[in-house]
Amino acid sequence: MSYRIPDSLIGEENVKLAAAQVEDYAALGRRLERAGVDIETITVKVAAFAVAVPTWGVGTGGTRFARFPGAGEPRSIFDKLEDCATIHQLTRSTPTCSPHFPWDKVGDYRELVERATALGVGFDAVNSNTFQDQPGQTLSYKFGSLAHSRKAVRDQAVAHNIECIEIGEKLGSKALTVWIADGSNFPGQSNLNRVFDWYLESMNAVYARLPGDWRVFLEHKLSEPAFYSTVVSDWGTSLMAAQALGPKAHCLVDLGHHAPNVNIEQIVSRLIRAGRLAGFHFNDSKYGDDDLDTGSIDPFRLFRVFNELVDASARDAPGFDPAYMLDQSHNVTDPVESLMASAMETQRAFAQALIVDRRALAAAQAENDVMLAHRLLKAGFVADVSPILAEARLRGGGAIDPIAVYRASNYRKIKAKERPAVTGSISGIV
Ligand code: LRH
Ligand code: MN
Repeated sequence: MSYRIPDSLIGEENVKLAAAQVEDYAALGRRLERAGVDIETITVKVAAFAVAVPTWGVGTGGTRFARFPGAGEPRSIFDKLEDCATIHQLTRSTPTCSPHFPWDKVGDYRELVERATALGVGFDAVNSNTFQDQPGQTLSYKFGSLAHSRKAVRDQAVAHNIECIEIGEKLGSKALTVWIADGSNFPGQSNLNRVFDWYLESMNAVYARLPGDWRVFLEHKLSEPAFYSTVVSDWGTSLMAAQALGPKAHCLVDLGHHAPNVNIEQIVSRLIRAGRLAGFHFNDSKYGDDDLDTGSIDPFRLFRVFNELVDASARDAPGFDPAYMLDQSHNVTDPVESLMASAMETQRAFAQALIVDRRALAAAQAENDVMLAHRLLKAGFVADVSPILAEARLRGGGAIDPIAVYRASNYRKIKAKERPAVTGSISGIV
């Protein structure tokens, strides 16, 4: 039987922090009450907040230069599920994981579902992969996949996406995420209009195979691995495709997939307005698609995104049903610690956005009282909502301090013994 952190250890560690938690929660409650905010309302909403863990994120990531695998690397989707379950056991905010195929392929998906259920995690959107050639693959994706100039290659990519839908149905998923690397490195290498025609032709074939209650998430990205043009490069192209495909097609926002300084929260606002916001791949970045830990570089940006999400749910925006997922690469930290910290930072941005006085903000905006409006919004961001996040975890049976419990458990050392080192990464990115 593989090791699982005993719930008793969570209890023991929580006892050490319980008195301070009670005091801090009460103090924040009094402070929020003075601002007309009921802390309990926020805590209940935060406790219901969930973000999915990327299965490809629990193994150590790397760059094209190098990858430095850590101890106890997951060897298969079964090991990945254990790590995903541990993240949820301590944070109580990640009940699902988002698998990637063929990286997470197995022979028996019923066995996989049984194992996941036993571990207390479910499956969110499935991700297809036509940005790498697999051993034994007939036709290469070197020059593209769903938008390749050759019909046979497009058909091969369509078939893979349909296979991912079929696997997802066995796992209980309700969405397919399609990110393609298709693009060009030289002006003239491809016809910028025709490649979009081919992309739509292929996606129509994928769309036609979506079960009635499924959605397809189109993920745009400015560049990399293509460095002159990318077929689905921005939210406008993604929205054009979603509207051309049909009501099940939505636009997924990966925070790292935009040019530096792009106003991502405004893109989110527009996609919500169009009723086509699929959801997110949360991460952080300073330069390109750095896939750094969510909230680690620009937590104010993350807060501004959640401000648009809370505003949308406050005004009951039609079709507003975003899926929240992390998408990160952990090159120098323990992936489990990074994913726990990142899940908590998404909850933090959500809680901060919930305490913004939206009525006063709307009034100040209407009056063009710029400074008051800005400070009313900023008041949410500067509030330390840590006691609310801890309270939500505590009430859910989790840890007041997940990383402290994780370290006290020696989980990584124990997994290093259980999981003999594997050569090469099984998350397949590097
Ligand atoms: C592309 C991306 C996509 C995944 C991949 C692992 O950059 O964000 O979402 O398929 O990373
Ligand atoms: Mn992504």
